[in-house]
Amino acid sequence: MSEPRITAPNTSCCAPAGPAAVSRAGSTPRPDRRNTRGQILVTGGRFRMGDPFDEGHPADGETPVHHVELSPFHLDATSVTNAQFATFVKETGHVTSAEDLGLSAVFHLAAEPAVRAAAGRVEEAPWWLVVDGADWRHPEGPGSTVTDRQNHPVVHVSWHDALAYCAWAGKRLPTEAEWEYAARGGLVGARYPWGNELLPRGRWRCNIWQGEFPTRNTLDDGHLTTAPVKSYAPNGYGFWQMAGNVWEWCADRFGADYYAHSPVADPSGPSEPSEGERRVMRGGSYLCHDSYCNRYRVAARSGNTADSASANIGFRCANDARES
Ligand SMILES: [Ca+2]
Repeated sequence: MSEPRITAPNTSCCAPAGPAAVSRAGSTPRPDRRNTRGQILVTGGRFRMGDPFDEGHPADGETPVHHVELSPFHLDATSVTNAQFATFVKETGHVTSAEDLGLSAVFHLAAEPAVRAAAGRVEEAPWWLVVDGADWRHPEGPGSTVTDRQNHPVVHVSWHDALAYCAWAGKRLPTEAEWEYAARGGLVGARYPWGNELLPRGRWRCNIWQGEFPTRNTLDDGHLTTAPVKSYAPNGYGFWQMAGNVWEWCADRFGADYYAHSPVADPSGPSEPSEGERRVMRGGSYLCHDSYCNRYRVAARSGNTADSASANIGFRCANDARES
């Protein structure tokens, strides 16, 4: 078995951090045109970014709430799916960070008993198994497939993998501010993409965790791990699952103090690494639960190293609105 080299992130949240991956700078196919297929135009404007409820983990830096002005942009209506990522890999031969490394992090209840028995565990977060052969094609390790999950979000993709996909697709990753503006769906100061109540009229609107984490999931929302990208209902702008399901990479470096001094117009994250090379992740995942991680709120922030991959991190793509 490979020596586990995956560690829990310092945010205590649910996506472990991985080791450095091999840089592939220069090997990524470049788009020859901008492609907005599958994307929704967001007209831009001014909004208050951050958490007005002060419910976040202090170390995440969800405050101060501050005004942001955004230029128009496009954003994918859904997370990138396994089917879309398969087309990218088929055309480019891209090898993901997890495939390079030969292992990735799998949630323990999702793994078959034999895989579970052979796997290492992340010391600080023992619900994460370090599984040899886990990658986007094999989300729970050898023997698992995505054959029946073509419309689920691709997972086990690093920030570097997301950038490579974007370059191939004629797209880019969203900034953190674009992501939050889109996630709010036109609501002002709401907690979730659909409003302030987690269960409006008693119905689940997102795929997170119910029960006792990390040992018993009552599956009230219907899913232990990923759900199809068009599950539940889209928000007011038409975006699906901006809360829960899988974390989504953003372009920005993560800076917990960034909101205190970020520019008003089109903020794009710290220009210099202040906390290693962590990149922003947004939206939370199917592992989020109030008892230890409430990062499925629309203002919630997290970050991870750019080479990290796990079974609950995916992404969606953006684009400038101007004609190229
Ligand atoms: Ca769930």
